[in-house]
Amino acid sequence: MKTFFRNKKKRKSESKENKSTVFKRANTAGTFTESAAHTSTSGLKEKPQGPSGFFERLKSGLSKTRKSLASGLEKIFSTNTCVDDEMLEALEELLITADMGVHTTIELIERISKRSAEISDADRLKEVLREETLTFLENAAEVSKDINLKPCVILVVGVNGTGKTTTIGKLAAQFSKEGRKVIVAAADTFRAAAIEQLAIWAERAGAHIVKHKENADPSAVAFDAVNAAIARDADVVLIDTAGRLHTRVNLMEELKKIKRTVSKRCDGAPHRTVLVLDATTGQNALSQAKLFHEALGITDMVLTKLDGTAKGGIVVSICNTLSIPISYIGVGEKIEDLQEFDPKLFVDALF
Ligand SMILES: Nc1nc2c(ncn2[C@@H]2O[C@H](COP(=O)(O)OP(=O)(O)O)[C@@H](O)[C@H]2O)c(=O)[nH]1
Ligand SMILES: [Mg+2]
Repeated sequence: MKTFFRNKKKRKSESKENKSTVFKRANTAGTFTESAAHTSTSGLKEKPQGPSGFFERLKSGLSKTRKSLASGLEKIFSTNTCVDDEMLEALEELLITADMGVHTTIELIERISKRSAEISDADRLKEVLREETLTFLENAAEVSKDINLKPCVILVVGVNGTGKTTTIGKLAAQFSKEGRKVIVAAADTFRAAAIEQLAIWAERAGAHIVKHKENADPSAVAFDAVNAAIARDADVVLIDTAGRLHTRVNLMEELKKIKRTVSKRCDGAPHRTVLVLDATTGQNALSQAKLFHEALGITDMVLTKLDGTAKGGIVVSICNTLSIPISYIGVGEKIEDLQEFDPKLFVDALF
């Protein structure tokens, strides 16, 4: 975990470099060209064009929230002419409706209140909101993606249906396109269909799969995958896991056992423990994150389904409440629908 969580200052200074290293190679190779324009070094004006673009999908996914925020802000200013208690109360309600959560909303309101002198209309309020929201997101976006360890073992966890297997497929495809040798481990042995689903993704992604029979010991599958990675000189191991009820102790115990088992075969493994969260589940995603982090020590998170009915505020809420970085966001079911989390772009889609 230490490898991925260096001190904040160091991470900040390195973040730009990171963006140009491993994860960016796919972009420069032309495969994910859109995301190259999305990295935080690009200005807000450099939005990619085209309705099928990643930004457009994110934007259309968040369009409901964006529209309700915009009309809400207009409405607030049509009835209030300055930032006063009444206006802040109305704003508070608006932010909570956008899934920002109570804690984050209160913090945002405090910051706005401090800057009240510079706010005279809805546009200016929107700008201040954008700026303050961005600081929350940027604090959480500094994830070190140093996967130069070989093999880099990535354990993927989360409740059922959040998008773990899909995300693994998408990640495997990105790594493969960068020229990395990828092994996926079918450690969700709960259902035969789960193993089959991962096998299909592995084939699409050009990755190898290590699988056992249904109901096999997930730790044994993970161990074999790491073993295979060492033997075949693979670069990355992505371990898919089951996600039945996170409130049941045995799932966490099972995941802890996987961690212990892989660490016996490979020093420091798993090098990353990635939590996949479904953004459409709102504040529930936040409580899932807390539980998983407590049990397993999450290094970074992927938020999926931001192309759907998700209200974007949950992302702000998660960034502000937990000091766990968001590494990627999912904006669709296709192999290319996974992109690095870019705070500037996200704020752009939200407000
Ligand atoms: N719209 C959308 N659907 C997604 C996304 N990620 C995953 N899904 C869908 O969510 C469902 C559950 O995904 P799956 O990977 O099987 O979840 P798992 O149980 O966590 O492994 C599938 O129908 C996926 O196609 C996303 O970013 N956007
Ligand atoms: Mg799955």
